[in-house]
Amino acid sequence: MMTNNQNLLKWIEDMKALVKPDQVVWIDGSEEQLEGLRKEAMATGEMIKLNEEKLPGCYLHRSDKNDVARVEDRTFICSKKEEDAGPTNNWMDPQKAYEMLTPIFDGAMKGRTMYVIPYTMGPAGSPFAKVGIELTDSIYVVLSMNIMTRMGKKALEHLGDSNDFVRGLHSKAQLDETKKYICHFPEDNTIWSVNSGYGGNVLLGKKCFALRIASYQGKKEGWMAEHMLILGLENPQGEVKYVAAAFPSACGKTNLAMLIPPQIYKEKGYKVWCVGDDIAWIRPGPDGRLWAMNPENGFFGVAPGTNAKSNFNALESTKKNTIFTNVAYDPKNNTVWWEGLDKNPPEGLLDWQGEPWSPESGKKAAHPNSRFTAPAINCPCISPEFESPNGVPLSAIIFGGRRAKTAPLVYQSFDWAHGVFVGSAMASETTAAAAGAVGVVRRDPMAMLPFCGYNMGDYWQHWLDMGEKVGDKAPKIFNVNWFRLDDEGHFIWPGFGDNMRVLMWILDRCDGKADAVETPIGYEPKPEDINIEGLDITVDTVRDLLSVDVDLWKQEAKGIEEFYAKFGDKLPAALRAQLEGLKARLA
Ligand code: GTP
Ligand code: SPV
Ligand code: MN
Repeated sequence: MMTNNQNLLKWIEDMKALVKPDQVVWIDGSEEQLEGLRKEAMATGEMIKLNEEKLPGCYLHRSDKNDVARVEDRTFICSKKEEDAGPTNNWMDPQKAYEMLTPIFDGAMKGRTMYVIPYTMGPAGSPFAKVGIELTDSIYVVLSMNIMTRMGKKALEHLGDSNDFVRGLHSKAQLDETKKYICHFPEDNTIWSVNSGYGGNVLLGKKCFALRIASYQGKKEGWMAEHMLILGLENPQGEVKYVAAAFPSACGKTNLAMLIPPQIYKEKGYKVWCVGDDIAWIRPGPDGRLWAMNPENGFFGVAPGTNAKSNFNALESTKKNTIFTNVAYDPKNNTVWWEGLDKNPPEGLLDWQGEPWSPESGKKAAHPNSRFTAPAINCPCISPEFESPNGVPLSAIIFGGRRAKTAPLVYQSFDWAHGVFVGSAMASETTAAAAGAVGVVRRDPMAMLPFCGYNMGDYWQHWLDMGEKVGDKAPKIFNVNWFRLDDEGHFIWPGFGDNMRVLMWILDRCDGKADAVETPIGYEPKPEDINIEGLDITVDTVRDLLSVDVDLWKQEAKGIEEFYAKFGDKLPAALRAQLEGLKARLA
């Protein structure tokens, strides 16, 4: 026992009585304890230790073949009133949910160890850090939480005697898909997750706490929890401006967060610093601006497509002390591989399920949602502000999605309220990050569709209120789309590091240094104001990427209207007015 906190001890006793573990182990975060757990996971086959020379401290983990992504249809917001979960969440009455889950958890840890993981989201000691306790029967979870959060004694010290901690209960149970549930009780500060062993479902500090529970807390307490990367862009004079960007899952946050500037900028002395790649907690600072803090301590990044050219910094981050999940395994070298790492899959590769694989099989060697769990401090461009207890001040907020058509490369909202409208109307093609069909366009407001812990209509109102609060100190709001396709289905925009060229226009706009053209959907750059020096595309291609097809946008407005209809009275009047404004400008 590492604490005298009676609230905590009482809750743990209650949970222990429910899941009935053989023993309880408190995680103190010491290297000695972690090393013991790694050895145990190796002995049971839960993890494979990789080549110590090539990938020191790295492990491979395979999750169950039917348990490889978030499961949105089994994820619930259990608020007392259904209306408080809203039309975009699955809802269950909290009482009923506890009753349904109790028999599933009953005795689920018999014959197993229950690990007690105290952790903070945000650096311990920061006034904005919050404490979570996760109870789990998975060593993979313990070792992953060690990378993704600040875990151990320090978290308990931060908590002291307070009752203000998120109560997370996780059991793999039998990995029974028919009894898999990820339930959130925002009014109880509680998360119950059962019958899964996959990242987003079980690393409860991440989406469950830092977005679903935290978004609800933020609404009550006057701050925001967002599915956003945070990056700093340093100019040759050494000034750093910060932007946060919300893109849906597997739509480019990790890549943008740590991009390497194109040669033309690098040689002038521009640098990009990564503060975070997935989650931002945002609040007004003493200067009246919005400040963003990354509550995480590592990256749970998509492996496929990551290579030295597309994302050098992410690849570097995975070279030590990293856990790989569901990537392919090269038994000869005891290393890992995934599609897009290089063009030459090693011979004798085993696929993500551990079966022999060859390129002729027509199957993927790594699962499309295979991931790495890497410590943020490994990242060569990790920001000096990464541990800053107050975060960084935001100059711009960027929304974006994966759209083959319709959305242009970049545009700026007319003002904050219009920016909230743009975010609320975001749509994107679905990806392998969640179970279900891939490539289907769906509305994903602020990239928060699967992660907002309360009624999305109230959430939009909260966005509008936050803008009112900071007034003219609010960050400017933009929208980007790196994913427009040509008629042959190829990406038109080079993307990745070259996205910096778009960031430069965005920051110039924030500084009042760049012109814009007014279109029905917002302000756009003049095509010649996107720097294409060193690229093999022409200004005409940029013009094409920026084109606004009025007919497609009329359809888009119709789609937004249909989506908005779901919210009834909860739709803020200001957003209804924004939609009418868009329709009028398109007419
Ligand atoms: P989550 O971790 O699920 O939240 O995803 P993410 O938003 O961090 O996405 P990530 O950066 O991992 O990118 C997902 C996929 O999109 C990868 O396969 C990338 O290679 C690809 N991608 C990222 N940026 C670009 C880009 O600018 N252009 C193109 N064409 N693909 C990109
Ligand atoms: C996402 O899907 O947005 C992720 C991965 O970042 S998970 O943690 O599974 O949610
Ligand atoms: Mn994410």
